Amino acid sequence: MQWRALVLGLVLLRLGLHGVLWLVFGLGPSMGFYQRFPLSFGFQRLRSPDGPASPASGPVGRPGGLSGPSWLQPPGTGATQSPRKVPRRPEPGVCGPAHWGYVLGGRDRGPDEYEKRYSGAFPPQLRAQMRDLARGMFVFGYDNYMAHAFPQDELNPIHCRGRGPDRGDPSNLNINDVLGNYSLTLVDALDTLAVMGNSSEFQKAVKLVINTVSFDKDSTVQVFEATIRVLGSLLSAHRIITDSKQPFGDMTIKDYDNELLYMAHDLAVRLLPAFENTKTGIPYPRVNLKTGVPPDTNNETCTAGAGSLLVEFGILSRLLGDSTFEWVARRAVKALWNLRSNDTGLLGNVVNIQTGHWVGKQSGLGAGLDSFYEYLLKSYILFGEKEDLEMFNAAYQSIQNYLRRGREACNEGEGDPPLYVNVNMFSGQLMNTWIDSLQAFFPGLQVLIGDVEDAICLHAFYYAIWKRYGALPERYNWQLQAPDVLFYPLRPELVESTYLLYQATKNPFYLHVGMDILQSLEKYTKVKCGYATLHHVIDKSTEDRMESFFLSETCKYLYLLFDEDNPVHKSGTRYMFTTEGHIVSVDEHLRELPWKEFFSEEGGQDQGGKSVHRPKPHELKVINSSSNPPYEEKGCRCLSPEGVAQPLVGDPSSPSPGLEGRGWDWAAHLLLASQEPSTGLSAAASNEDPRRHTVNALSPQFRIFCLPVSGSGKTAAFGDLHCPIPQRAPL
Ligand code: DMJ
Repeated sequence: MQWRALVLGLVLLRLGLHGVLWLVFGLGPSMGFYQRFPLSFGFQRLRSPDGPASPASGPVGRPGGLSGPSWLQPPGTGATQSPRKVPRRPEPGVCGPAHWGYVLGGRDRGPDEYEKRYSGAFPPQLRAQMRDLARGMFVFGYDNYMAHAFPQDELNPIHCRGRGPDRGDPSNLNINDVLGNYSLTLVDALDTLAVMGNSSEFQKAVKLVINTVSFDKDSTVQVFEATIRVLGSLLSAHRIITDSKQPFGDMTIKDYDNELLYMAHDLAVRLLPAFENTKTGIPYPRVNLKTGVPPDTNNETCTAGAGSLLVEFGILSRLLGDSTFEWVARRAVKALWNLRSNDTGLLGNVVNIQTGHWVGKQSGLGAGLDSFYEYLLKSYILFGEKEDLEMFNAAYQSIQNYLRRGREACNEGEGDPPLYVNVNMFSGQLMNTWIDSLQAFFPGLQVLIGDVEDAICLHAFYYAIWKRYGALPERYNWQLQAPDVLFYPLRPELVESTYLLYQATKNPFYLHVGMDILQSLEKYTKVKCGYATLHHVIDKSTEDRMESFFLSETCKYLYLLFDEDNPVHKSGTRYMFTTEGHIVSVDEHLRELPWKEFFSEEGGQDQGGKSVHRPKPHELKVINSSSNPPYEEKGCRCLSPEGVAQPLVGDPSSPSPGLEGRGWDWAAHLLLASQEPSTGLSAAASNEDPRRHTVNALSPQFRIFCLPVSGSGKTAAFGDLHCPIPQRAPL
């Protein structure tokens, strides 16, 4: 049976690729092919790149256009509108190239008509030329940033100046959410330097980051942006430096002492206040890096912002052996997940973190939700926690049921080609007729789960828009066939999907797409000192801003698309990309829970031989911003299950209060119970148990927990509160 499925898969794939080539590129096959596939996929009807954007003159839903009537109708209302079943795919856990090989197969086939036809479609010299063009693009942007902007956050590429937070206008969130006065572009670009094999510049950049970047800044930033752009990059670079195999060349740093990991920890601890005093566990969207959550802060957050922190926080937790970060990020994901609609299984795009009410009921794949879905799957790929995959699978099914419009198969059958629209999360009713450019990441995610056929189709839709404008407008109205929002800030999503589809299919079509993207970036966005945001995709006017993701993502994916032999593809290590394009090796080590021994199922025995229940990670209820080292200077507060900080009660006057008859972790509990931690520390350190001695040394072997109170005595005052304290990184 398996060979039949494989053959069927191959046939479908081949036909799909034929269709895409024909539709988008005009490279297509003969009429015979077309007759077998009566497509009404109307890309050829798009206006030329230079044509004016005017609303469609014809009635909505004329046959063959991009405004097919079926997209306006809810799924299940017509012959071709039944909700699509998610295609069968390999067993969970099979991701990466091996998976793609399974899905696509056929690489070892002899040349057939198709291969003969396109084998010369992208000669090796052209590929090398494009790779060098992509590298040159990165170098031009990076060098100019270093020359004109560093140590500021971003480069203004038109006026050759630096840009930092907009202190004059705190409400300028477009800038202030992202720019934290921490040399953002340099930090974000670190692993691209490594991927391009530039070891001298990578080493120089890492040292600069270690020596000059500080997070002790009076900057109010978005937790999400700081996490994906800064925390993620620091962790990625740390892993590159400490990788014993050094696949990218010598990226080691002399006398490196985990500085980037410590910096990541420092930043993450500064983000932790966002997770305190939230009744749902969903974090506040913004924190001030010095002072915590601003008093006048907003209680509303977008789903992606609050629910896409798990990859970075999870990596940090697992590298440090400290469950705190993963725990808070996971709690946020689950809180959001539990708020999904009972009827549709969909989530909205904006939620109130105190009430749990959906403020934005729009459910789509773009802004506000994109990386939420992405991180359900990527967390599973990295950490192997089944619940993440289960959530992803359920979400994917809801997406297919309610967001996907058009015919069931990408390349066959009647009706309009598939499209993912924005609907009301509770009713599944269409909310508007636009899609945004962020959604162009979705085909890449579909590649990861093996839904390649659908990925090909959706990618082709976005590419058709790119072909028309030489960029992707921020929003495109598929009914009017015109942009709704006209700017293009050098976003990576289309090239990210192009790259992943190329890896999956090895079809030269995607190299052509990449070349097209490269050439239009060169033509329309290159300015005196870098690459500029397109203000208007039709008149091609520019804005003086080069976002940091241009170097961390757009250039990286373009380079990797053409660099067939890159260690990312050939080193034998499997890499995953974070939502900011940072590479992380998929490593068994990250599937281990270093804190497991403290929370084993069995529990342990106390000093008197009585059994002691040790809580499991999910029983932890607390995090605390005051866990920033040195810990002894700060108290630890426990949070109630509702997230409300509780006063700690204890008796610091006793040298070893309540220790008798209890395990060492109870001592730690009492240690934290002290309102004056130094008293507690000395009390604990005075005990014979060596694990307690290590408290003062902040050793990785010792962890401090405020454990659940099930015993008697003074500790009963804690109720069921828990309080972990992050430790320093393993030395
Ligand atoms: C990047 O910061 C990330 O890719 C994020 O997930 C979405 N937005 C930008 C790029 O468009």
